[in-house]
Amino acid sequence: MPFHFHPSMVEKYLDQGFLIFERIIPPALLGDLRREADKARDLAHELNGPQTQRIQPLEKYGDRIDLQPFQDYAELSELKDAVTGLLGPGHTHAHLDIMGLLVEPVERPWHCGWHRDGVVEVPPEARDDSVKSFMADIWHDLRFYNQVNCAIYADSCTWFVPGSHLRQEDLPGEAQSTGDAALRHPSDEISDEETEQRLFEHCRSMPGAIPVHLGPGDFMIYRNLGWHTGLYLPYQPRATIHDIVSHPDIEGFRTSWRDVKANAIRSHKE
Ligand SMILES: O=C(O)CCC(=O)C(=O)O
Ligand SMILES: [Fe+2]
Repeated sequence: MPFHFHPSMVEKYLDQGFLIFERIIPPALLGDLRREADKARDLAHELNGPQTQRIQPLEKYGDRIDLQPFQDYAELSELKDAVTGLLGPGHTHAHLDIMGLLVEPVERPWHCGWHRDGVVEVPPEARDDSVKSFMADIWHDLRFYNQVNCAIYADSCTWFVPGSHLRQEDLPGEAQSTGDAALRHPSDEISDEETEQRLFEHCRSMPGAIPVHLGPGDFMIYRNLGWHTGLYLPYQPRATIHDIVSHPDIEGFRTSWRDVKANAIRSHKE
């Protein structure tokens, strides 16, 4: 059955930190999206090299890909209604100036490392009280930090720790690994097979982590303050729309947050 929003989904989202609107993209639009996404995947590698795993924002590449299907996706009433049902009026699920595509690297497996977005740019040792209290003020405000992965092809790259979005404090075993070079730049001396097994092990080593499986045309929304990561394999084609659900009221936030982050990083270096 095509997607149908149910009010019980609100509680599920709040509780788990992620939710999937299954089959919300109609087949005809999915076909149109695939046609342009295939071009965008090739373009990503042509412009940024074989290990690139994203192309963003799509708007920048309007001379090479037809953006119409992505505009149709932005206008899709089923999606607008579902996001409004989930989070209330005013929320927007698609922004061509932000939207990218997550794509598979073509040579080696790639793991982006465990992280909580939002605080990810501030190294854990530099997160002072100003960072923590700034984040505490907005942590549970649902206008912030909703990320979207919408699968144009079936996608099992994302791992998530359900419930971890509910607490700002980390539990034992919850450690940011985005700085681990072995994940993003696997050594040429280690085979693809062994690298893949190690990367899967790293996913599984996070307490409570589960892989998220998206079918074609499934829309995943997640609190990206929760622990999550992505493991990308060259033999599994990926073209997943990556965007945020935003709200016009929070426009000024980015500037003040940028200042708090910059101050914390500066003080840590002094
Ligand atoms: O690849 C994914 O699904 C996760 C991407 C991600 O965590 C990020 O871009 O911050
Ligand atoms: Fe992330």
